[in-house]
Amino acid sequence: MNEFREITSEPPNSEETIYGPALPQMKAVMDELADRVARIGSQLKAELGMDPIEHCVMRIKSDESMREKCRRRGLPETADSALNRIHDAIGLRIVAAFVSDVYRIRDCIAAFGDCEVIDEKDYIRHAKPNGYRSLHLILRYQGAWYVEIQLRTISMDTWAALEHHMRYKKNISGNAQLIEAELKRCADELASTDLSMQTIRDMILDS
Ligand code: 0O2
Repeated sequence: MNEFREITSEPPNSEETIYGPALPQMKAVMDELADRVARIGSQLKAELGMDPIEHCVMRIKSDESMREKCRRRGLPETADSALNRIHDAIGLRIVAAFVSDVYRIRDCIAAFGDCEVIDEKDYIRHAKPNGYRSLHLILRYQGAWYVEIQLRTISMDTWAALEHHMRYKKNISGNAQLIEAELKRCADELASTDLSMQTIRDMILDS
């Protein structure tokens, strides 16, 4: 059984949050999309013999983080900014076993009749300079909601978690450069391992 988990630690309260009365609908959209993702997993399982979705986590961006992003972008801290000018208030992260599955799942999402992919950043084919890899989609769902979907492999997810941890850890200034270089090296090694694992999986599927 694959895991679908909400990761918002403290769900914003609708009376105080920047999202205002839209918050319950945002949560409903997040749940609807999580159900769709689970169905994609079952559909692909019939094709591949295994559910390629290892797990999926989802969150409504925290109030503090959304307000900080509004300030950074020079936007007023309003529901309109949070829902219409910034596009990652609702986010799902889908973690797949293999790189080819990432793109298969992407194609299934893009085929939903009520989802338009309005932006796509492929940090798998074009990794960030620090080594970060993921495929990011911005969806326009039902013509009303923006949703960010991040798709990545298990290795990419493990790396991103460690890198995120390092970024927010205080007092590492002495070793920062060395740690960054080591993280980049690990990201590249993991990418190479992902490719080898993909090749082995393809050989198994073809045999
Ligand atoms: P959270 O907790 O996911 O909300 P932005 O940085 O959002 O202002 P942009 O161009 O919209 O600018 O975003 P980008 O870089 O395409 O993707 C942003 C999200 O991707 C981040 O969200 C992270 O979840 C993830 N991400 C991007 N780059 C890195 C990276 O180098 N390391 C890690 N660990 N994650 C990354 P938030 O807003 O940071 O956080």
